[in-house]
Amino acid sequence: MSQINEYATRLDDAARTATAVSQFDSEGRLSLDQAYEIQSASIQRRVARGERRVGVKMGFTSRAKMVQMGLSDVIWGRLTAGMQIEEGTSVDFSRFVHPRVEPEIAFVLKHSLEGDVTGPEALAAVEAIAPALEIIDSRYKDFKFTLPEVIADNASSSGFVIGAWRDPRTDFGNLGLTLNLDGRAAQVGSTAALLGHPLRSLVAAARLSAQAGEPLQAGWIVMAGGATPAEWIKPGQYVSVDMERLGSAGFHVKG
Ligand code: OOG
Ligand code: MG
Repeated sequence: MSQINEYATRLDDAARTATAVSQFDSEGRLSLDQAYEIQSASIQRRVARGERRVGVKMGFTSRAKMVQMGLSDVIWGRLTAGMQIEEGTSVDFSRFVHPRVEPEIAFVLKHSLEGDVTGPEALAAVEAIAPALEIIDSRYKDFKFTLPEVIADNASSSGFVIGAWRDPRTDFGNLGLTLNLDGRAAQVGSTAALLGHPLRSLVAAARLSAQAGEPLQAGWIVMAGGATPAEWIKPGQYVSVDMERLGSAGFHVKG
């Protein structure tokens, strides 16, 4: 087995069995391209098990997240249908290693969107927007990683929850939001934290996925990135995001 496939299998097994694995690139030998190859190979294993590809997630698009994780490059990961958790339902804690949650805004596209596009071009491809939550669950011990390691691990992507879809003609450049744990605000922020405007995250998604030969498709979801630092989640909690004008989205964590 090639080294790329070996790492992809290790990370996919870790995700599947909710077991942490050791970091494997502390010396910094992996290039970013190799890291994305590992990510792609690990997602191919999910697709081979019947999971459908449904979009893209962006990472480190806010300063809050860069500071929390100590990394500063925008990264991206691949979303599959198996990662989506229906809004308002319960998710089993045992599915995760050491999950965290963060408030995001999600886009769903009505047209494909490829390469270097402008903000208005990106907006014209958006069918709807929604308040969303991402569950990140690094497969590495202690939730610690280098940039290539987190890319290889599909940018810690583990689950996502999307609230009701809204008209994208709403001005969503600076919407106040809270991340709530059992109804108490644990983080307060704004959609403006995402590269100044969440549309810039969609522009970056269009460029990066086209570069990888997998351009954004009509019907795909794009998660724009955490607007605040992530919070640990625990069994028994109800986790939600409240977003000005767009409403809320939440889920229960079953113990
Ligand atoms: C990496 C994933 C980052 C975001 O929204 O910035 C991310 C991590 O923090 O584990 O999903
Ligand atoms: Mg995220």
